Amino acid sequence: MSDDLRIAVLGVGMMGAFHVDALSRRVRGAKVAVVNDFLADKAAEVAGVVGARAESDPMAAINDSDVDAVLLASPGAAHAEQLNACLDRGIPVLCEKPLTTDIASAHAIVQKEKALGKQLIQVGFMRRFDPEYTALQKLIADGGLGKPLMVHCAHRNPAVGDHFNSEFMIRDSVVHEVDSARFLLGEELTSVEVIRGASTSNAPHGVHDPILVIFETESGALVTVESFVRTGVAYEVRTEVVGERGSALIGLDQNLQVKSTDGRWGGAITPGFVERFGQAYDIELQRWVDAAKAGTIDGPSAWDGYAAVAVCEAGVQALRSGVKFHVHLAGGAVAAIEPEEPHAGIQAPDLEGAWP
Ligand code: ISE
Repeated sequence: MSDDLRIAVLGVGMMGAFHVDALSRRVRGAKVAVVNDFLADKAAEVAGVVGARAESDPMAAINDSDVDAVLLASPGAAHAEQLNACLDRGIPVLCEKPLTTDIASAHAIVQKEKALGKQLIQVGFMRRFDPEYTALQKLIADGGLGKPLMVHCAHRNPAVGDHFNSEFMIRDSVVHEVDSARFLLGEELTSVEVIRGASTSNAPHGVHDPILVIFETESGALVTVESFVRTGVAYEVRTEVVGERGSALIGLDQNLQVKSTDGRWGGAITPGFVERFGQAYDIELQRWVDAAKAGTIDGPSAWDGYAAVAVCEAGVQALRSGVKFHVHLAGGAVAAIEPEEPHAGIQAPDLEGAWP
């Protein structure tokens, strides 16, 4: 008898279909048992390829007695209800970001899991499994850079659809930098500012692209993020950490470098995140499957998902208002986000009496 973890995959758009393929062909000890999507034809097509059952009702997929664990790649707006159902059944779930779409529901999920006394939710921040990120995290944790002072992140996508406005850039792209910074530095982000400059003419009217996002951490370190989703070039994700005793850089994309007879030098560009983080996704899935079988998680937790939701919500408020927003995550209460106190601005010096 097989002891494969029988998984229901909910949502088989690009990411979900990618995971179904990985779980079926590359991950050991796992089997996709049920596939659900709001597009029934899509679910049937993906299920057919891997010999799974297509199910039109997401709740029926979660509650199927032949399902041991769930992978949520469904739209974020569906996550709260689906995570609740997984917790009610007490089964492990790997949830693609966002955990949920608002702070209160994310907090409620964290509390509900806590009350069960068992970690069942892992969040799909795949960068934590990328060899470059894990090496950088270890270097920092081992004190190799001394005290970290600044993190500089560039997150560039070659192209996105018109729905990808500046708020979406924060919730969908910058969210990875939020989690990466928390992972690398091992501390919470406490404030966020968003600076809008000139936009690319590739952006729809009114959309600010690129934007510069600046976070502060509990220890006072600064994290700068350039988010630019319409570069027209390649998928580029770079992170540099500057510490008291040195700096370290990852994401240079320096794979195969070729010098050719036509006098050119260089390598191939990375077209998208699946190519850049393919290995990380596979490691993430394997570790999740192994952990789920052992009744635990091995990666970012519900709390990590919740912290990211809260910081990104503060980021969206900062973008809308042009004001710095603070984030308070500590304690059992729902995270508070609040604008920086208005200040009086720059005061002209009082020159009276300065000259004889
Ligand atoms: C996408 O949803 C991802 O998760 C990618 O990692 C990110 O680079 C991209 O900007 C997002 O839209």
